[in-house]
Amino acid sequence: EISDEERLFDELIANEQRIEPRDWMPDAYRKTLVRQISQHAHSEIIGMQPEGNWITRAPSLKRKAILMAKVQDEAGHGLYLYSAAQTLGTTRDEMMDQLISGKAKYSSIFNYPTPTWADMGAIGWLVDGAAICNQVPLCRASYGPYGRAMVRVCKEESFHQRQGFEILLSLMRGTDEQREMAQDAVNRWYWPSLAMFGPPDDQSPNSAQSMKWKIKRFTNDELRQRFVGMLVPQAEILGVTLPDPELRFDDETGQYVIGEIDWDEFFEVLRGNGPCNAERLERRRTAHEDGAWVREAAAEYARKQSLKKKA
Ligand code: FAQ
Repeated sequence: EISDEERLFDELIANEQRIEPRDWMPDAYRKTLVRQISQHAHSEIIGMQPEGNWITRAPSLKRKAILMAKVQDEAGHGLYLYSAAQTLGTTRDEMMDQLISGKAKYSSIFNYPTPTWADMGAIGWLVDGAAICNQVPLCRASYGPYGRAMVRVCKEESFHQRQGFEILLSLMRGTDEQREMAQDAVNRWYWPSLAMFGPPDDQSPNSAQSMKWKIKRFTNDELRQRFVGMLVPQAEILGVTLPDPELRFDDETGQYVIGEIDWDEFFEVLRGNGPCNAERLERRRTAHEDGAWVREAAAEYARKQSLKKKA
C-alpha cells in the first residue's frame, strides 16, 4: 500500500516536475542526493588544489588572471553545491567533518599531480570537458536546487574547457619542447578523465535507481562514450594523439571502441591510495584549521548584530 505522499512524489517524477526541499521524498532519495551532491561539492573544493599549484607560476599576467578566476569559480561551485545539499537537512559542518576526516568521497581525478604548465591545459580540456558531459544532463535532475545550481555551473565549466583547449593549442603551436609537454600532459590525464565517469554500468550499484528517480539521465558508460566522441575531433584540431591504440569508431554499432580502462587503479585511488590523496586531504585540513579564526569572527559579528537588533 503506497501512501498519498509517495504517490504524489512518483507523479512529480513521472511528469518531469521538480522535487523541492519542503516536499515529501523517500528517505533513500534524500540519502542518495546528499551523497552525490556532497561528493560533487567536495570535488569542486579539492579540485582547486591541482590548479592552485600553478597560480604563482603561470607564464604571464593574463594566464595568471584567467587561472585565478577559474579556481575561484570552483570555490563558488563548491559553495552552491553545499547549499543545495543543506536543503536536504545535512549541515555544512557535518559535510566538512566528513571530508576532513577522510570519510567522504570526492572525484578520483583530483588525486593526480600537476607537474607542468601543460597540465593546466589538459585539466581544462579533459577534466572540465568530462565534467560538462556529466553535468549538462544534471541540469535536468529531478531535485530542484541541484538542477538549478548545475545551470550556472555548466556555463562556467564551458569557459573552463575552452581556456584549457586554448592553452593546449598555444603550446601545440609553439616549440618542439612545448608540443612534447602538451602531449605528455594529455597522455597522463586522458585515462583518469575517462575513469571520472565512474565504474562500468555492470559495476555501478547506484545508477539504476538514480535513473529511475531522474537524478541521473544517462549511465556512466553512455556519458563516457559521448565524451570520447567529443574529444576525437578536438584532438585532431589540436594535433595531439589520444593515448589509446585500440580507439576506433565502429560503424556497425555507431559507438567508439575504447581500450581497457585500468579499474584497479581507479579503485585504489578511491581507497585513498592515489598519488596525491594524502597531500590533498592534508592541505584541506590545514586550510580548514587556518580558517578557524575567520569562522569565529563571523559568528561573533553575527551574534553582536542580532543583540543590536534586539536592543
Ligand atoms: N571518483 O554507482 P556509481 C568537477 C563512486 S567534476 C570517486 O556509478 P553514482 C569540476 C561513487 O560515488 C567532478 N568516486 O555512483 C572541476 C559510488 O560510491 P558511493 C565531480 C567515484 O553516484 C573540474 C561508487 O563509486 N563531479 O568537480 C567516482 O551513481 C576541474 C559507485 O559508483 C561530480 O561529482 C569517481 N570518479 O555515479 C572542478 C558529478 N565515480 O557514493 C575543479 C556528480 C564513481 O556509493 C577542476 N556526480 N565513484 O560510496 C555524478 O554524476 C555521479 O555521482 C557519478 C557516480 C557519475 C560520479
